[in-house]
Amino acid sequence: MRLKGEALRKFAFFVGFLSFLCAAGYPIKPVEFYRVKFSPKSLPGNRVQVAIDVTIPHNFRMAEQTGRIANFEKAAGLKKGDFEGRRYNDSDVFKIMEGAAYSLMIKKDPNLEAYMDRLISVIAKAQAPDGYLYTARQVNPRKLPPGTGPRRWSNLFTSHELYNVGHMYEAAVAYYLATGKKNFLKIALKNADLIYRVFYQGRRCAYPGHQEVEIGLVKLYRVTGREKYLKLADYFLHNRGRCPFRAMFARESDFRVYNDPRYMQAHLPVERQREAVGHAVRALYMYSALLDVGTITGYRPYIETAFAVWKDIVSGKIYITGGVGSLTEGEAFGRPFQLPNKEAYCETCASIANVFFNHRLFLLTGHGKYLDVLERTLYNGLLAGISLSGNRFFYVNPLESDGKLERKPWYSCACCPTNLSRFLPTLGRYFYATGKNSLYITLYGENSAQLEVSGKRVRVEEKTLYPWDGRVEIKIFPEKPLDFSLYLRIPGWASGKATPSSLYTFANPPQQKPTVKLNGRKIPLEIKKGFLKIERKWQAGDRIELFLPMPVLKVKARPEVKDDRGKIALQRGPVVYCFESVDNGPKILKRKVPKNALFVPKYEPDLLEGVVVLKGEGLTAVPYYTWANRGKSLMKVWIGVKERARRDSNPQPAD
Ligand code: FUB
Ligand code: ZN
Repeated sequence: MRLKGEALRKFAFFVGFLSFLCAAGYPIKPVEFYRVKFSPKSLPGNRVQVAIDVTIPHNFRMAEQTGRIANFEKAAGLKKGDFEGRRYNDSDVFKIMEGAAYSLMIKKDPNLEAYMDRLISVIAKAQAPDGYLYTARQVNPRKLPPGTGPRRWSNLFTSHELYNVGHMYEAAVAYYLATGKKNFLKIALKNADLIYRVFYQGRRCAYPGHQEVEIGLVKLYRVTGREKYLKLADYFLHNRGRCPFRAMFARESDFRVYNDPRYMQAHLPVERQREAVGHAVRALYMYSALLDVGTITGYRPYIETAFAVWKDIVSGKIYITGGVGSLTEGEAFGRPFQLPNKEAYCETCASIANVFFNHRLFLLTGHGKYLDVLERTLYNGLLAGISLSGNRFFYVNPLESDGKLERKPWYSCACCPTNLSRFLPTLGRYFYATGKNSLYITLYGENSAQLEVSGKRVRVEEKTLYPWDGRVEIKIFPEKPLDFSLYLRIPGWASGKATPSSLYTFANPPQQKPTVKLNGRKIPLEIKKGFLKIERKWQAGDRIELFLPMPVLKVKARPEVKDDRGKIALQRGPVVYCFESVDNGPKILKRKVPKNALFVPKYEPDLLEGVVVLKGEGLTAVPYYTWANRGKSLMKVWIGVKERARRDSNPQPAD
């Protein structure tokens, strides 16, 4: 019997619900981030700490100063005045709250918890009796901010009514998991029940203009086990590209101006989409949701779409920094190879969403190529979005600058600062994962982690200076000797592959191969799907020594990338470098290097909180993510190569 269309979806749902009861979903599960304690000196450890100590309190302060919190107080009748700011400002508050909940999972903080509870009680008062929550309408329905429809959900194209609550669901689930309290979750469920009644039960042919609610609904489903939230997420995905686009607009005049369904990935039913198009954050949230719903329900067409758009992105729509969404217009993906450097948009939120997407692809497939994209995005395009101090942010992340750009403490559209404050505390989630009788070590960074493999406790101790040094020592401490497979990630860059496509290649691939020792004895390096599998009965104190040679790699782009022609970029380990005028003088944008230019790494403990810089040809390159931390500076990632090589140059050393 072959099931088609609706029947296939219904069947998939039935199986999906059964599989939920058997705790299925992604076959590989991430280890909870709070189980991974980074050394405070390590790069990930430093970023987590800064997020907790600086970014989250800073963002709450900014939300107070800009009226975002007052909007809830006004909607609750606790304060007088008009709605302030943009229609999606509620989402900023929810994202900061989500980050705060994660920070409570890492470190108890009674003051922060009390602050959260007070805020939650205001949100509860702001919520309409039927569950509706959208302060942009509730503060004064006769004075609506631009983009808001005259009636509830009447202008979904741009109202963000569903986007905002998606962020609330995520925050509420996080707070429930952090504290066991249901105060926030109750608000979220009351709202989700209303949306379910209106859209799913009401068979309203519509979907959110900005995807996000789908991810939030899946989280509500996971935490409550209530199938209706999963059904609603699936319903929204299903409607996109099927319901008339006109229904997304309250006004005919807006429809005529903005009639471009590709902007919000509504040009085709999602199952038929094969190219990454339109607004990058919307797209990547949707691809992530397709994987969530597709893996839980087993509905394969959603997963096929996710694979196809991933291939499209890595083949021609991603920067060497991992940044995506190259166009300012529409904050959107461009055509294949349309990757301008100075005009690159690369919104910080798009990098965060790209990490979400690639992480899910790894959890589904166990393939390291997704972690290669994740790692490149994390250490470059994403971390560039936040200052080393933790309270200044970039919204866009170009690969070249004429010196006018500077990180700002806040933006009127504050999606990026608030996304960072909910993302960074969870960094530990990307370092380990477990599967059936297996442990995956997915990223490296000095830490100590308490995990469970096959229901048994295992402690892992990792010593390393990664990403500055390629030596990693890992000790395994199972409570009792335990049989399992340990999958050790061998990054693509260490095997000479710049990207899992031909978009970028290394002009000088590493000469030396990675090595792995187990209890002092070298073991053969058989890499499958980006991992070395070590199967044994693990004993307390078993020691793995991984050595990933870290030569300075010269990256070339495919010739179709116009802006990178005749240029190279420098990469060492997962870190991409750039040249700033603060180190190299005001003529840096014009400088070129000989083809066989030699750059050598040098650790600078007092520069930019301790980084490896690259020196050569009278130039200094610093990690891209650290740029613009010493005032305004001209900057470029790609440097021109002089046609003729210098005659007297030395060959590049292996490391
Ligand atoms: O629209 C909400 C957020 O603001 C989007 O995710 C960002 O791209 C920015 O447009
Ligand atoms: Zn953003």
